[in-house]
Amino acid sequence: KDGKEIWPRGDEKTWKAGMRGIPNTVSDITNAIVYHVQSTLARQAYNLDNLGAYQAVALSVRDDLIVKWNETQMQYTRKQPKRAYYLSLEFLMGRTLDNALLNLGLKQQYKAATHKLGFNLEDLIDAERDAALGNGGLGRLAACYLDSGATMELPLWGYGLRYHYGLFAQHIAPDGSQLEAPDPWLDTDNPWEIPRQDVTYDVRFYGHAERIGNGKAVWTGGQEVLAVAYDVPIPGYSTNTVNNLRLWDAKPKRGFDLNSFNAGDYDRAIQENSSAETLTRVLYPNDNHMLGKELRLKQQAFWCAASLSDIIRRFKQVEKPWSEFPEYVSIQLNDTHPTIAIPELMRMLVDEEDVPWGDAWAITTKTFFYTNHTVLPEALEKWPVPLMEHVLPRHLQIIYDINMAFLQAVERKWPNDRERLARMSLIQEGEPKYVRMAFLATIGSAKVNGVAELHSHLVRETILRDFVDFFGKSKFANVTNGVTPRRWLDQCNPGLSNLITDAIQKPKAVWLKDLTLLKALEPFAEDSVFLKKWALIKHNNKKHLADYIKTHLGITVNPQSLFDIQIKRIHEYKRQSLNLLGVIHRYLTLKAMTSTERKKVNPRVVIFGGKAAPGYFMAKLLIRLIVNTARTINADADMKDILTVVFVPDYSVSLAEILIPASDISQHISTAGTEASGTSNMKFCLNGGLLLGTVDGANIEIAEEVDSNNVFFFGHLTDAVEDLRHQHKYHPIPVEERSPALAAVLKEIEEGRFGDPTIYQPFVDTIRLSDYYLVTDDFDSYVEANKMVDDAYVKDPEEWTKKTILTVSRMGKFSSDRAIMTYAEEFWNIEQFAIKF
Ligand code: B1H
Repeated sequence: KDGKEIWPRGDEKTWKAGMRGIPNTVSDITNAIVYHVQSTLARQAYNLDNLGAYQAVALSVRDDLIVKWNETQMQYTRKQPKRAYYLSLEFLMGRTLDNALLNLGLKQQYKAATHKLGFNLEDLIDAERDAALGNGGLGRLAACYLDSGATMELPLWGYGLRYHYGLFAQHIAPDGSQLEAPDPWLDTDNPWEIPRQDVTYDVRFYGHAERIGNGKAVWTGGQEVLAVAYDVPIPGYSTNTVNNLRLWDAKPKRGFDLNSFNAGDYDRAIQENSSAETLTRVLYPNDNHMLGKELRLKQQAFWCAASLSDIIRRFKQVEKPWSEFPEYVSIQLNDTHPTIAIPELMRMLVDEEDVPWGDAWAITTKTFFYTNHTVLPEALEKWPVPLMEHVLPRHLQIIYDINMAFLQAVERKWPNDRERLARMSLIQEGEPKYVRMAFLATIGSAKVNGVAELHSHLVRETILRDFVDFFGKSKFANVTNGVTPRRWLDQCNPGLSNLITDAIQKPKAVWLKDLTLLKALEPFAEDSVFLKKWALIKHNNKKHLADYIKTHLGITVNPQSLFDIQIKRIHEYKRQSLNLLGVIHRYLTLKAMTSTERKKVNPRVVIFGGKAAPGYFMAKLLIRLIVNTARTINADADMKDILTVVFVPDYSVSLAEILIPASDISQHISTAGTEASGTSNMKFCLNGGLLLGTVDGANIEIAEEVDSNNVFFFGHLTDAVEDLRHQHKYHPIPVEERSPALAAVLKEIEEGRFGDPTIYQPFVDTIRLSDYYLVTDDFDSYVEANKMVDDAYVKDPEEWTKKTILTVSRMGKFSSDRAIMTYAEEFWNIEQFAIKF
């Protein structure tokens, strides 16, 4: 208290002498690795395979991370800067070793150390399995934001769930359809987490909530589950900061019920056990689709309750009044999945901390910030009132109370507007009633944002329009997504990253933290020697991918071809269908040519990758059609070296790191207005690939930055979509009239060219009969755009390379560093906090 630091126990010198530092010599590192082989893994040089060596190396790197992690957390605790928390049900981290080595600046040393021990570091990096705790873009964005938060030295923590099974592994059955297998990623030890058996909280479900006046209630009975913390260190790039991602695991609160056990009722005694443990068993495998399952609601409530308990415990350390809570804490809600945190914070403040309701609401609405990631109706979360009443009776009461006060305010602003009240109510009337989570997130947050300009505009104009009228425009913002250039350029494409460093003559530690410095590349687009080096790197990346495809799929692809890639979740709105129908059209066109004509054609390799939600019939059917179309085309001798189609199974973060650097063109072809942002579009451009896309999501801003000359756009605009859908519904015109080219393609499928047509009839029918995603409307312009791509690539390869250089040089805006700093400055009001060593 008098400012003097007193060593807490024992002899300070002895403590300090025993403490580990960050290694700086190769022998420090080899010693650490050998120690872990011998002591931690209980193995020897004689019986060490790549997996064992990977584990020992990872444990050694983990030690390095923990030194900085401890220091970072200690300095935060001492100085108590305001902190921000990113609540996300998904963190799609991928692999950690390579990223950790690059961020710590230890890759060269570890390369030398592993070499000395008889291993090749790249093989060890390859032995790690992905942490696939996410579905797609939303989860990967969370991972990029953590990287940027640590790199920008922000006091930012993530909170999520420690799923025992990540996103399912995808296999392709002999008939071409998707098979799902579990992903037991924790079966091999996970060196990247630190279990905190001492950091635990109780979480309640079910039971009874009894109102006791003053807005308060007592919630008792039901089931209690223990949340246990597992910490994942998040190192910043070239900085001392190592932030934390805290993942909650569920454990039964008591070992088991001894009474039942003694009475011989073994089953009942362990029932509660296993029911607790199912909570964090598995990630729900849906992307952009809501599934109203009780277990999912429990996952959300469990994670939010544990995270808030943890945040509140930390706040209590500063001994400040509750009114100052928002000066120490900001919480970002990654989509509506953590919205239950809003009534949960109200419950904790009102019921447990005796804060008056009005004060609690003022605190809550200053603390939360809500990011919307989709306007697709089927993805908007709504929970049945009876289910919520059963699982979370107290939360439902609070939601009703919030709704009452809110609707009274709406009524004061627009008296006697019953329709408006019904539209804006948190409760959707009907049988059953539903709680509208996006509305709750909106009224409970200080700011609401979309993830790209067009998307934020659509949020304001469509799903939240009434709320903009009520709260005013300033509450509704845009933060365009970004990606981390560490993983998505330096790590996945070291050749390009090194060439850029040489060219712009700035150290990586500088330009990888200020991506706008890429601008300095622009003049090199006119430098013919540079152009050759640049093109060679792309060629090598394509060779690397070709090797992967050959070894894993047995398909030969020629790296001289144009590599055309579409990798993302399989979804009707993303229109892999359009791509496939375009491929078939190309095939028919080529078949109609003479072999001499065909020889003049620019060869193309079309690569698809992506998982379909296990319950999404149409998406799975499409995979089957893609795979079987690929088989037909690849087996046709006329197509050899001219057109090859590849479906890469089990798409993942690690596969993306191989695919993205190898693309010449990538496809982002969603129906206009449906893809909120997209983030792989940014990754492809950053790696010198060009875009073929619709005027949607972040494609638009990319084109604004890189110049629309360098992007291949096609298709109807967002404004036209509603009318077109209306036409389809009320004035349908046969495909034969709308697009004869497409009709010819559909006919081939129906005639069985790619396998039993009855299987694919439901797919053909959706295109012919409803076509909600406007494939028929955009098909002809899509084919046109593809011709432009071919022409640009063949006619003037040098001009193509120039376009790719200009594109990369203008991608600075799309760093997640920019995005995270916008959140920090404009929403959270947190400051950069350097960790001193
Ligand atoms: C995005 C989701 C999503 N938007 C529900 N919405 C989910 C919705 O499990 N669920 O219930 C899971 C995911 N994911 C994506 O977010 C958008 O489609 C992309 O356009 C965007 O780039 C990404 C990150 O903002």
